[in-house]
Amino acid sequence: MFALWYLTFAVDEIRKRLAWLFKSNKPAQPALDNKPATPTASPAPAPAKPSTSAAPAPPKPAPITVTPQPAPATPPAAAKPSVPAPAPAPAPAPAPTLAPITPTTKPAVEPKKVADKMPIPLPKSLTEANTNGATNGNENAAVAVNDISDNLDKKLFDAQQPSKIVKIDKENIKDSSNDFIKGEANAFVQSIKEAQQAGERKQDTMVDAAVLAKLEEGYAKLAASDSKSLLKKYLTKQVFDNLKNKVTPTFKSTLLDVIQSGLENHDSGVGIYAPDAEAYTVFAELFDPIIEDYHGGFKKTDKHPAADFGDVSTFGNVDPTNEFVISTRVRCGRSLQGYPFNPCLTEAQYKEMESKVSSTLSGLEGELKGTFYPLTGMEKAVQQQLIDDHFLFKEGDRFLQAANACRYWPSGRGIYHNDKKTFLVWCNEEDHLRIISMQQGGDLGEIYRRLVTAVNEIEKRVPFSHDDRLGFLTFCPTNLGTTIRASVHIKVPKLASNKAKLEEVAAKYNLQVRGTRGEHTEAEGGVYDISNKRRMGLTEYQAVKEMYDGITELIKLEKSL
Ligand code: ADP
Ligand code: DAR
Repeated sequence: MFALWYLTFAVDEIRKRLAWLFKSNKPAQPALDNKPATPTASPAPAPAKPSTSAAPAPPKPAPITVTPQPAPATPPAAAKPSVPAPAPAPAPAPAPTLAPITPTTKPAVEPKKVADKMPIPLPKSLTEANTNGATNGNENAAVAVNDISDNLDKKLFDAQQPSKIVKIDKENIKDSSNDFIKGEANAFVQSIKEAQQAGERKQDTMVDAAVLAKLEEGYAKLAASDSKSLLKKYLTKQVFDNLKNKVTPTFKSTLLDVIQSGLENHDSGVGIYAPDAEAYTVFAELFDPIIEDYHGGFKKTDKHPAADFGDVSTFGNVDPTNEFVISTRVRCGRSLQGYPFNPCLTEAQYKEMESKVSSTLSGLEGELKGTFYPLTGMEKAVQQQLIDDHFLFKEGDRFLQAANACRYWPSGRGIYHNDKKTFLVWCNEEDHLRIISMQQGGDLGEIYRRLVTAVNEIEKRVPFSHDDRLGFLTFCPTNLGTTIRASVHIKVPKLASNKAKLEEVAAKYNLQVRGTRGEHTEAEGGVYDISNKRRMGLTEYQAVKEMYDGITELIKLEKSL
């Protein structure tokens, strides 16, 4: 709407100027700003810079400078843009009739206020034609201006000097003006559209100075560090500069919200999290290469497959003689539709989600039947025992703390489990939900079947956040897609005597070796947490199968040593 109004106004302005050239040289009104105008064009406000990928910016308009002197006549000062009903098109070339515009909403970005000058890009043809301001009131002044520089302002200014004699070639101007109106009208609309788009982009780039300062400082420290994180590897200066002014449209999350954990913890393996689902799109220039690297080649053009748990009866026991595997666990993460991730959640939302999860799970039957235990009010001894037994999440994870994932702790956090503690659900630790099936020994088949039953039962009651390309959405990009981690707590003392060798063999089967308590922990008593590393670009069934096959091979190797 604004574009059309602007077009009408601009065309009207042109007409006035050109009409003035046709008629006589009445003394112009003194410029509204009454400031001595310089004879050369003052730079018009450049339209907001289009992004590099945008169409080339429209040619910078050569504004008409209005001079305030009383004697020489100058074109009427461009009135401040107001919201006039569009002027009727002039006779010679009826301009497209435009519906009156009454803007209902402010344009995306207020057009820059310019004092009494309407920057009107004039085609080269016009600025070179015999056109010019008239001079000292001579009705039939002729305009013959030689060596006209290609800037109409200078021509107008020069031509106002008494010494210049000029001749107006009316016919030529009429044709030129019609060409201009016809040809340039589209350019106007296009340039307004681009200005609006730039304005919209501008709306998406409202990052305050304090955030920018923290980003610059953190980036410089990370760049100077010996960090091995994927954040360091892929946050190049170019990517940093491209993203540092961006915010997500709904929650206004910034690049700092995405990378602050990795900026504060140079020993991160990955170093980034998504503060809300839109971050995966707005900051894709950083997320996509990290996702591709972590998930073994899931490119930004790849699409995660539809959920497929496969035939749950195909997995047996990875260690039927119970020589190596202490316990087996399969978990998946789920985000509740309609809620952002940790850094954007309010305390009220945490509590609301806890209440929803608790009431949803209270409807589960059979082996899934259990009780929800809020962390708020939980006896410390009970909490510590659950952590020690690997049922409950740890507290004080510095990576999650730095990612702003522990605000209002322990509000809204809790654990649901059945009596045997073989089925558990974590609420609002790293993800909204971690749905977990686990038990002593290596019977992956029974554990996987229980998990699939639970996920299907819960999904009947709670809609999960799912992206067509990324699969199930999670706070950390390492958990996207299937979100499945199938792990064993295992002792392989011969293989583990050489940790590097263990990791090399594990990597061959796309397995991840971690300490007993997961990420960034050490093995306790030689017990390692070994699990599938990939979660994207394959189905749930395939992810669990990678773990099943890999662990089977590791045990064979351990036996052979
Ligand atoms: P994340 O993937 O977010 O690091 P996990 O889903 O791996 O978190 O959960 C880590 C927790 O689960 C740790 O407390 C760890 O002790 C426990 N855990 C993981 N695998 C097993 C297993 N096979 N047996 C018992 N506990 C396990
Ligand atoms: N501390 C983060 C964790 C990465 C993956 N583990 C998760 N999401 N639990 C890191 O970058 O090391």
